[in-house]
Amino acid sequence: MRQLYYSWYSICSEKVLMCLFEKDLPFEGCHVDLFDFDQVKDDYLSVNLDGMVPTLVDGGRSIPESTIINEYLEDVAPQPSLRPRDPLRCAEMRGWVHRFQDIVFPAVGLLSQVAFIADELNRRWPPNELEALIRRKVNEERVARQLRAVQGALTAEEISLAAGRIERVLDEAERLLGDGRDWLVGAYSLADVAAAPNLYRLDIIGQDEAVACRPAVQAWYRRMTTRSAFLRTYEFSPSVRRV
Ligand SMILES: N[C@@H](CCC(=O)N[C@@H](CS)C(=O)NCC(=O)O)C(=O)O
Repeated sequence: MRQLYYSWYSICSEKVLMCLFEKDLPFEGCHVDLFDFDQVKDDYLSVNLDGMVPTLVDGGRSIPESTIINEYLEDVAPQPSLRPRDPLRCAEMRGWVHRFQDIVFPAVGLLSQVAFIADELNRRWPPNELEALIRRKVNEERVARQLRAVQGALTAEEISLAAGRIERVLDEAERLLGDGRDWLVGAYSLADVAAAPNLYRLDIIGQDEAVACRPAVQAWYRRMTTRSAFLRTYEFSPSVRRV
């Protein structure tokens, strides 16, 4: 049985859960509580050297990185297909996965720090202990960002830059979806799977105006939320609603 190490308020984990549910693949979920810093405990670092979720373990071997995991799942379980066969469409799909993973996700992550993550960490830990735990993270940039977040030191300028990056990608999606297609690259694909958890998070943290003011993106998101894989993802992993 495959194991998925995930956290229930992690966009990247939700992306993989959605793919597993689309393909109806059985798996065992292993929860990694990021507020308790499970990700930097030795047990988990032996599964994922970077101390990040998600990680899929298949046949005893670890596969990190949500985009790589979803491509792997597509390779081992090609039906239903979430990757266009046409090479050009497939390149377009990967382009959208990249935009949502490398531009939108870090920006939504920063807005999430401001909206609830920093407050929850400060509620759970005394300042000195919290700082020591944050410093255990493997990635130095994440250490610096989270230290500033819990100290309330993220600037209005970087918050506005993050919002601008999200808007830019959503503008591009609005143009594309405005031609009447249902999904980002025509047929439903890994691009839609990569996008959806970011929009769900924007909704939860009260930034839904970015979607509401773009009718084609909003209609796409509504279609997305009626899919059984979407519903199963948030039943399995209730995201920030329980924080
Ligand atoms: N590129 C990675 C990013 C994974 C990532 O950023 N995971 C976050 C949760 S969504 C995490 O593990 N954060 C823990 C930390 O920063 O210590 C992927 O796509 O899987």
